[in-house]
Amino acid sequence: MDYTPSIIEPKWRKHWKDNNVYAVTNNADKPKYYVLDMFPYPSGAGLHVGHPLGYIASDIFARYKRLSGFNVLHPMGFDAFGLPAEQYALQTGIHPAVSTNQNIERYREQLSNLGFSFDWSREVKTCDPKYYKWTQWIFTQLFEHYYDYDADKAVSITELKARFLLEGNANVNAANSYEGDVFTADQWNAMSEKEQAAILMEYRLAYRKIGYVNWCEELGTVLANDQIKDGVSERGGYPVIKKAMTQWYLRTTAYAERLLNDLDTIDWTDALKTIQRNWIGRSEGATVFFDVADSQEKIEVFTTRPDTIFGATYMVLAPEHALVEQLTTADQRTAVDEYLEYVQSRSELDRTSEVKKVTGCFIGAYAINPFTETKIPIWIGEYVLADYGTGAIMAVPSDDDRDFAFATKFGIEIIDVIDKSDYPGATRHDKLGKMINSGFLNGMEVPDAITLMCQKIEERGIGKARVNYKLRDANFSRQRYWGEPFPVEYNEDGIVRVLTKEELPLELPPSDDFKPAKGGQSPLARLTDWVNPKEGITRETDTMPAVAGSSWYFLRYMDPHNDETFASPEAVNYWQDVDLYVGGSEHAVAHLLYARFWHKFLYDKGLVPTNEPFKKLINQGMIQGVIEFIFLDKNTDNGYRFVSEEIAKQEENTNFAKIPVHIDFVSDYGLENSYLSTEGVEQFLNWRAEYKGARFESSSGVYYNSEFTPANGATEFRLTTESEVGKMSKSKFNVINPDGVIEQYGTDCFRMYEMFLGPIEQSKPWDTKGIEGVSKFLRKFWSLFFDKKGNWSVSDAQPTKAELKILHTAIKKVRDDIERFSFNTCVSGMMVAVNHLKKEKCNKRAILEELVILAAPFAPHIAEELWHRLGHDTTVNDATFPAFNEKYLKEDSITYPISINGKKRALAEFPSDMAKSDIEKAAVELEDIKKWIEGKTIRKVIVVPKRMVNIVVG
Ligand code: ANZ
Repeated sequence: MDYTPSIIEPKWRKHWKDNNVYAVTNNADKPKYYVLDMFPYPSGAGLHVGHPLGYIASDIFARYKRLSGFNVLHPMGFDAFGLPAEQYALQTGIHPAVSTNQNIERYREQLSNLGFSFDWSREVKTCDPKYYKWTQWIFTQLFEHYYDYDADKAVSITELKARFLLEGNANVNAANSYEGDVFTADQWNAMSEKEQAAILMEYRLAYRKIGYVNWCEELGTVLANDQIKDGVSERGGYPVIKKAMTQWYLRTTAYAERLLNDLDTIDWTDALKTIQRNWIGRSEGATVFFDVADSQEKIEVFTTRPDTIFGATYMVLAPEHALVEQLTTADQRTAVDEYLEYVQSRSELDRTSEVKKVTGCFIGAYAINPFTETKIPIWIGEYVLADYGTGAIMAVPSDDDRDFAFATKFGIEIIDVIDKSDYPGATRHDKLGKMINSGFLNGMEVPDAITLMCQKIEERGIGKARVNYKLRDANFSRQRYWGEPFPVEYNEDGIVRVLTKEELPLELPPSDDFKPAKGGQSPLARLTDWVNPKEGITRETDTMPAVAGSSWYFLRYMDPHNDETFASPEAVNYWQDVDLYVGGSEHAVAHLLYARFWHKFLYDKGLVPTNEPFKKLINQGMIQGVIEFIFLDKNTDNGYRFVSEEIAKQEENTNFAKIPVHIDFVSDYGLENSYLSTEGVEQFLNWRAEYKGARFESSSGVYYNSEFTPANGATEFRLTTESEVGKMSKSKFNVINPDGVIEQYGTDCFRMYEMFLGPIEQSKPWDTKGIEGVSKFLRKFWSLFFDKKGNWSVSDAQPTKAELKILHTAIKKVRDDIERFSFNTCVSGMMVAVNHLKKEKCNKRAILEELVILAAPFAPHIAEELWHRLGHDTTVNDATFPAFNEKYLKEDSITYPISINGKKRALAEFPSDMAKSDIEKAAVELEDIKKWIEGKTIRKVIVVPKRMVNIVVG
C-alpha cells in the first residue's frame, strides 16, 4: 500500500477528536508539564507558514513529554479583543464579535489541520464574557490593593485606610503618586469622603489620573503612537496634539525591582532578559534641590552623576514642569508660549530619539548651583521628559552629550570637571577620570567622587540617593469599543466603586456604531442608557487594552470553566506555572512584562503558588519569504524589455528596474535556480496587464508575443529570476499558505519540513524545494513496513546487532536533541536511521515499533497509522518513548584481519575490550594461523587496536 497522507491524516484527526485523545485532567498521578504557545490574535488573513513554526515546535515537545510519562497541559485559545476587528467594523459595518468569531473558526480549523495535540476543551477567548469576568475581577483586586515596600508586596487598601486613620501617612512606605502634603490621622479624619478617595487613588495598584492622549481634531479621534508620523496623523496628515484625559493606569512601577531581580530566576535567553532589563531601566543616582534666585522656589533634579555638579552651568525643566508657568519672566513669556505650542505637537519618541535636533527656550529665571554658588540660567527643552526622574535636570555640558549639544547651540558656558587623559578612548559618558575644577572633589577618581558627593548632599539636606526606573505605570485605558469594559461605577462626586464578584461580568453592550464619540471618547459614550444605568451613577466608557486579557490567560487554561473563581486553588496548585512558553520576540516587552506583573500580584495575594509565570521561554525565529524579481530595461523606447538575471548582470551599464513577480508564477521558487517558464510569463502578463506585449530575453532564447525563439540549443524557455530573502507579506507577493502545502504533501511532511528548515530560534527563508526531501523520507519510512509488492510485511524475528545499533543511535540523538530544542537535527537523525535500516532491509517489529514512537511527536499521523497496523488498539500517544541503551552502541567484538609478514591470512573476532597483550597471544594460537607459522620463529606481533594484527616471522 502506498503512503497516502490525504487518506490517513484526516482519518486520524477525526479519531483523535472523537475519542478526546488530547483531553487532559487536572489530577493525575503523573508529574505535570505545561507547554504553552502565545495565543494568536485571529486576524482576517488566516495563518501563513510563518505562524505555525513555534506551534509545531511546542507540539513536538508536548507530545514528547507525554510519551515520557508526563501529564501535559497543552492548550490553545484566542486573544480576541483588539483594534483590527474594530477598524474592520468601521469600514464594513460588520460587528467585531461577528468577524472575530468567523476568524476564530477559520484559525481553529487551520490549527486542527496541523495535527496539534491541543486540548480544545480548554479553549479560551478573551472576548467571551465568561472569560473577561475574571479579567475584570483581577482588575478590581488591583484597585483594592496598594504596594507596601516594607512588606514588599501588595496589601489590601483596607489596611492602608486603617493606618491613615490611626497615624496619617508619614510612616507609610508605599508605591504612590501622591503629591500633596504629609497628613496626620486628625487631618485624614477631617477630610471629606471625596478628598479621602482622591488620596487613596494615588496609592492603588489600578488608579485613575490625568494622562495625555494623541488627539487629532480633524479626524476627531485619539491616535496610537504608530499612527503618527512627524507630528501629524499618518492618515490625512492632520495636526496631532497631546490632549489631557483622565484614564486608568496600572502601577507597574511598584513591582520594578522584583520584575528586574526575578529575571535571574528564570530560564529565558540573555537577549530577552536584556530587553526587559533595559525596559525597566534601573538607574542609581541622587535627587538634588537647586534654589531659584530671587524666589522661594526650589527645583529638584534627578542625576546619575552627582560628581559632575561643579560643571552644571544651566538647568533644564521639562516643558510640562509645574514651575514653568510661575518662573517664566515677562520678557520671555512670548518666546516660552511659542515653544510650548511647538512641543505639544511632538511625540515622546520624537523628543527622545532625535538627539541632534536640539531645541529649547530660556525662561528668564536663574537657579543657584549649590556647590559653585553661581547663578545659572533655567531653560525648558523637549529632551527633558516630564515623567522621568523629577522632570528637571542639572545640565552638565562637559559630560553629557545632549547637554553638550544644547550648550553649544545656545552658547552656554561649558566647564570641564573630569580629566580623562588617563583613560584614552573613554567617552563623555563613561564614569572614568579624575575630578578637576570641582573644589573638594579635585584629584578624586569618578566613582569615589560620586560616593562622596552623595554623602555631602545628604549632609547638607539638599537631596538624597535615589533609584529611578525608566519603566512607567501602564496606561490601561483605550477610547475604543472592542475591549473589556471597566468594572467600575462613578457616583456624582466621581468616587469610584468597583463591582463585586457577583455583579461581574459587566458585559460589553451591543452597538453598531464604532466611530469615536465626541471629544475623542470611546464609542460606548454614545450609549447613554448604558452609561447612566441609575440616577447619579455613571459607567466608565473607556475599555481595557488588548494586553489585559493576555496577562493571565495561561492561568485560565488550568481551570477554564470555573464560574466561582478565575481558577481553583487545586488546579493552580497542580499546574503551578508554565514549564515551556514558545512565542515571538515581538512580545518581549509589553505582554511578558504585564503577565509577570499580574502574576506577581496574584502571588502576593496567595492565589498562585509561583512568583514567575513562565519558567522557560523560547522565541521562535521568523519564516521569511523569498522575493522573486525580473529585470526591466528602462532604456528602451520601443516597448518593454525584460531580461533574465544573467543578462542583467552582463549588461552592467544598462539601467534596469527590478520588478517583483508573484511567487505563484515562478518555477522552482527559492533561493537558487528559480525561473519563469513561458507559462509563468503568461501568468505574469495577466497579472500586470500594463506589460502586455513585452519581450522576455534569457540565455535560453526570447519569448515574445506568445512565441519562443530558442537560443543555444535550448528546448524550453527559462527566464531566471533574482531571489532575495525578505519578510513574508502580501505586499511582497510571496506569502505561502500552509493549506496549499498540506494539500500537496500532507501535514506530517509540513510539520517535519518546518522543523528541518533550521534551528528554531533562527529566522530562515521558506524554500519549497527542500520539502521534497522530507516527503521522500516519509515514504521511505513507510516502505520499511511493506514488501516490494506493497503488502504489509513486518517480522517478529530477533533484531541484529547492527539494527539495534542504528535504532539506539537514533534514540540517543532524538532524545538529546529534543531536550535541547534542536528539532532540525532530530529530523536528520531519523533520516539517517531510516536510510541505514533500509540498507539492512530491516522489517523487524522490535526495531520499527520503537522507530514509530520516536517519530510520533514530529509526524503524529503516519505514526498513529503504523502503530495501529502494528496491532495496537490504543493511541500511539499513550506509548512510552523509547529508552536509550548504551550497550547497543558499543561494539562487543571487533573483527581483526590477521596477517603474516604483511599478507592477510585469516579473520578473527576478539572482544572489543581485550588487552593488546592478550590479542598478541590469541592471534598466534588461531588454528588458521598456526599452519602458516609452524616451524618458523615469531619475531614480533604487531597489534593495531581495533584495526589489524601482523605477525612477523623469520
Ligand atoms: C547630570 C549628568 C551629568 C547626567 C552627566 C548625566 C551625565 P539614566 O541613566 O537614563 O537614568 N535626566 C534626568 N531626568 C531626566 C529627564 N526627565 N529627561 C531627560 N533626561 C533626564 O539618565 C539619568 C540622567 O539623565 C541624569 O543624570 C540626567 O542627566 C538626565 F555627565 O545629570 B544627568
